Amino acid sequence: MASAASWTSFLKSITSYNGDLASLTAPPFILSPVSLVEYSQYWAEHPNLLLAPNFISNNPKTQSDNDDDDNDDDDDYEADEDNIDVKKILAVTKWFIATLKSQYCSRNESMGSEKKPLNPFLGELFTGKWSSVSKDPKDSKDLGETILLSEQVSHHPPITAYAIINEKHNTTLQGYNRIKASIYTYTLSVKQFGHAILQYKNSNDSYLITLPGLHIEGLLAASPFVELDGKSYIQSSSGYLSAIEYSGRGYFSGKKNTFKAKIIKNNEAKINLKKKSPEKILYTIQGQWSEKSYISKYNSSAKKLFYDANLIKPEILSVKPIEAQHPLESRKAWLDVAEAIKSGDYDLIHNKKSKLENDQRELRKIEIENNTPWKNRWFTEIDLSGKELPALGQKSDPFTTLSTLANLSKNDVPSGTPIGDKEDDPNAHSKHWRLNIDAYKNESEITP
Ligand code: HCR
Repeated sequence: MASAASWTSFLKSITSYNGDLASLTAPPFILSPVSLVEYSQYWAEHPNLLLAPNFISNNPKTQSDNDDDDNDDDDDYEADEDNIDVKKILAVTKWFIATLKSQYCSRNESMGSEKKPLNPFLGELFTGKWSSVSKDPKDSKDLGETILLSEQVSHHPPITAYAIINEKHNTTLQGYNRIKASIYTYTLSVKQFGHAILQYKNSNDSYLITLPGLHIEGLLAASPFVELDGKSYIQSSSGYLSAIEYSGRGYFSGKKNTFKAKIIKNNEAKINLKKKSPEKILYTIQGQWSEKSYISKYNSSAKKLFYDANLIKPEILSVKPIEAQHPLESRKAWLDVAEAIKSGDYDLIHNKKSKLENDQRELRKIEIENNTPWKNRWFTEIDLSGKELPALGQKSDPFTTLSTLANLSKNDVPSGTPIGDKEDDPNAHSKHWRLNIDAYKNESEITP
């Protein structure tokens, strides 16, 4: 009864939503004891798929193909494909599709429904590592250690930056994320800002990954869940584009979490509003990102299994015990609040949260008084407007080239906005967050 009453008053409060998610007072049962800074880990819960393009070689039949030989039709499409760059964009698309279940369904699976995460404080950190042994029994490769660095680089607006680094295979995924939410008749609609850049430095391949829109359904029934919408893109430096379109229950197939991805060569791609000629699609992949999806080659009606999201369990990040963590590390900093949330005691949650928030306000006040602004630890903001400036430790930033190839705006507009689209605000800045390699290399205090 008490829960039903508090949900009703929560629903009433969202009708006067002011754009600040942190200001929504949700009932304890919908609060997650996990901070949003932790969500960056969802990018690499299948490290073998993230690293797979490193093992794709020019040979028509590679070792990685042979590893799968005794298997059903999973991965067979790779053996049919001679073009190494096409093989790689297919592998990156597979990794990306594999991230979606962790990113958008994992709270439903572990906590019964989508939850409101803790709103990270400025400078909050989250780090951990994935071991070198793949949980995929088919996969005997030595993956090396993959580490995660995640940092709250801004509190107003909330922005989380992250890097996932595998030194053995010279592979880095880095990105950042900010959301803008609006509410229409009990549906929370969320636009993501930011992007990720994936670099395989041994082969000099890079990929731009844009982030899909989403909305929260099930609010009236007090059982919220995420549905993805709109489009997202993966643009490779070799000139191939994976354009992914999402829909919820009903649109493509009547099934939840559906998507359709088209693999297109860039000069054939038309991500603009004035589509004049049809694109030449090399491959189409479609199905459910939380279940099975299938791939078919251009001009062929035969389809093969592309990815089965329930076949291989995600590899859970290994995080240091709380006693060994620094006070800025998320699980240590939020420990009291997380325990209060687990106890479901509203007053205790309120008291513990207020203590952390007041301490933060006090810190900001002192910084202003002493003119010593907060310094981010592992990430730096770069400005890509106008004349291109080299990013830290790099000759140029891959985002400029890759967004141009894909005809996407490089401004701070919803992720994956095409140039000239109504969302492409010409007055928006072009500042983006990047890993500060030196800060990472010189870090000795906070290690995964
Ligand atoms: C929208 C959301 C916070 C943001 C979460 C993001 C977009 C964060 C970056 C990750 O890479 C991907 C991601 C996944 C989450 O699904 C998404 C969250 C879903 C719900 C949450 C709202 C702020 C919670 C609203 C409160 C409701 C449940 C009552």
